[in-house]
Amino acid sequence: QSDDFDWNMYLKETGSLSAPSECFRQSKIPPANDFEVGMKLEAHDPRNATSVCIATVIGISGARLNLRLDGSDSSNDFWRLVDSSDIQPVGTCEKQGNLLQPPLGYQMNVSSWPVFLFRTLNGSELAPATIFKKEPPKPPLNNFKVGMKLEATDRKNPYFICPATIGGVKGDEVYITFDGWSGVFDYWCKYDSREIFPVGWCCLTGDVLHPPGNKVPIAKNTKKIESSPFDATQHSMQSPQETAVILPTQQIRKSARINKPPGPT
Ligand code: MLZ
Repeated sequence: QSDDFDWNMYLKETGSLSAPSECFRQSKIPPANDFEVGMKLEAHDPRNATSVCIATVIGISGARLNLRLDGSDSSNDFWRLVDSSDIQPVGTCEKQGNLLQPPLGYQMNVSSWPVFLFRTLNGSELAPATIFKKEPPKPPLNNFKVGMKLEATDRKNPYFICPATIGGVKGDEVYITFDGWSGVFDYWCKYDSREIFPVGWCCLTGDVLHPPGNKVPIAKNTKKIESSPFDATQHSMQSPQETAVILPTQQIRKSARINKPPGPT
């Protein structure tokens, strides 16, 4: 957890509300992460959803696992929650009568795959079935409203989970805007995306919350949050009439104690 960023103070200073936890497809009590680096599991290939591959845990952060597909290089590493339906214990695929597939971009000749698979699994540490957690159910409706605050994965730097604001709502999708950044990181996703979390998630899981940027000023709400139509051409979270004060990011960072010198690691 980043102790340099204080959500309570930030919400107060920006006059904003956090999205209720019921909006998210995340468990109210975050799942324990009992995985260890080096453990192997089965994972759906992110670049080829129908194929199930062998993956190795190469990193752990909060309730998430950094995974590398065996036989692939480091350029396609990805993160999954421990309660993601994209991961399962080794043996699941076979039990279901399916074959483990080489990852997209398998570096060797495909004919070497069976031997590679055997050598990969032989003597390796398999993640025990008990540490996989069931994926929480999808909330029945998209209840996000423009202006609500949340924590969201930066897709360009997926190690980072950052303070964000709902910038738009359209059907079953929401527009995720990153506080203090220019907009290049913003994206649309489904309301039940596993990449978005309620305020306080990182603090509960021990994941690192990457503080807001200082590229653009952070808007301060003066109006109560309500659902308002979103103009996709204008990515600011509030129309000018609703934004009375623009807080200089420096001021927020200071009062949110973001500028604290780094402590011992
Ligand atoms: N190193 C990058 C991190 C940006 C993270 C933004 N997250 C929304 C930069 O400073 O540009």
